[in-house]
Amino acid sequence: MSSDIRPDLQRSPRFESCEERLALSAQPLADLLTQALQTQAQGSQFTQTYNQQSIQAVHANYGFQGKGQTIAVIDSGIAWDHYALGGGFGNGAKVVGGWDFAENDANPYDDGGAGFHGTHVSGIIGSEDPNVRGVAPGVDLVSLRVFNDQGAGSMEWVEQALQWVHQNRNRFENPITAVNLSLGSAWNSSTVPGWATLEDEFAQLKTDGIFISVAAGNSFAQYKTAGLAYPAVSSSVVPVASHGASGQLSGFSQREARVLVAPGENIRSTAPDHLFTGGATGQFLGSSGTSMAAPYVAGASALLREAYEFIPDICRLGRQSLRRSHQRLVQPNQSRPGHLQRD
Ligand SMILES: [Ca+2]
Ligand SMILES: [Ca+2]
Ligand SMILES: [Ca+2]
Repeated sequence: MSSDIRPDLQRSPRFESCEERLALSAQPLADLLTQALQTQAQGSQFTQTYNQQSIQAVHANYGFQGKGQTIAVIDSGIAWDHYALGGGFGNGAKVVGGWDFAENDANPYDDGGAGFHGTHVSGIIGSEDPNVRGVAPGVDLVSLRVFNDQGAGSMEWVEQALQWVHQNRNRFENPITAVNLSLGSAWNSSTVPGWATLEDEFAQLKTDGIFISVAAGNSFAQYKTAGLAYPAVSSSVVPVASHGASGQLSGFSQREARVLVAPGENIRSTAPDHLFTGGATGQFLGSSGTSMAAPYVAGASALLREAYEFIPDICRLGRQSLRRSHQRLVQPNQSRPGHLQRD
């Protein structure tokens, strides 16, 4: 299976202008797309291989896949027709719903010339492909689109999207338990900027019990000192920095003492069809950034929540196991039941 990235996307000026524009509003898309192409050119998939081994080991050893939960991806939309993201939209699909705040319509598809980022993030959370598997392939997804076809975003749309999550958190078959924000505005501090507008929405979602994972920001090389972008710096969210294949912090990654650190270099994940020539569908691309690290943590939060919900079952199984042990003392030939174990 071969596929080529559209030639017009391979010209770097497109991404440079994208980066400048985003620095004024929300910074996420630029470096990621640029590095996606670099990764494609270099063919480096070392981090990806390492990640896949870890992810598949967790799924195989513990059986948790994030089932019963929905994660809201506030981003550039989701190309929900990708087979690894369920291939559909709405009730019964993997991408169960959402809203497009940029176009004010009910189809938050990751389209336009700039579409890519939200689809890639979503695959890191929940891709169902057996070889390029997301952290929580059992989760449902909600797509809340806050970047337009040109890749320009707005904090006002993000604010509306967070309010939407609160209002719709119990509307779907599985409740929204986490939000991923792989975006941010230029800022590097340990305190929230005076122009912050999302703090009341974050506080509400925290009260709702919803986990919020936010990319730490990609501008460490610019600031050269500890600090986080906004909204990563908010005390109501979990900021996520990026590391590379050997575990070192990525050179681009903003950081602070309280960050979680997740893989964020050369991460291979789902890509929209429009990026490819020749009618290629269901493709994957590598990309780098704290935007790739945050969804690892969002997905992991779904696995943890599933594990916590499993604890009552563990206690119950524990009691059964004790009873069985006692029975074995009485009936030494009784075989040990194996199908209940998850360790
Ligand atoms: Ca739309
Ligand atoms: Ca559009
Ligand atoms: Ca607000």
